[in-house]
Amino acid sequence: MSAPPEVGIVMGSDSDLPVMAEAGAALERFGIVYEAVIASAHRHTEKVMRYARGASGAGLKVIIAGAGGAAHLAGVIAALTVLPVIGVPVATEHLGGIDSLLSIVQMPRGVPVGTVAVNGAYNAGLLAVQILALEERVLQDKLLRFRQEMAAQVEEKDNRLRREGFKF
Ligand code: RP5
Repeated sequence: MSAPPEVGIVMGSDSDLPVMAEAGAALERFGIVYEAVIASAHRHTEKVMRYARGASGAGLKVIIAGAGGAAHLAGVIAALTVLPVIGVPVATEHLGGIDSLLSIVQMPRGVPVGTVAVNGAYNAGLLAVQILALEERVLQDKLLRFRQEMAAQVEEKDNRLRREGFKF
């Protein structure tokens, strides 16, 4: 039997999938079990309420919620659970995602949503891993190695630039 999910990735529509898949990629990189759910705050409010209210009891520890436009999904979930909620503003065709960003980030005092960049789902996944790592030394070590790998890549790029100079 597989382990129960620790992170819920919720999105407003299947059109959010290409962006939100990045959150799943980050979680998979660190071996975190997650579930992905489509549950729109406006088109299926009852489903969102059911999911958010049951999330803690179901064993979830963090919820990542991504939506675009009048993006109320993360805020509604945050209102219904005390689990940490990370909001991902999904880029939109007409306003480029500034609408999603402002809808998610401007939560009222008392009900926080930790908001990442527009289409920043990979970072949302990483942040969820960092939250889970508070209680898990092995995960902390994996995160430290990940940071070291990134630093090594910067060094590699810098060395190549010094070796080869600018190429246009
Ligand atoms: C939001 O409206 C969804 O999160 C999505 O980003 C956007 C468009 O949804 P679709 O019309 O593609 O279903 O609720």
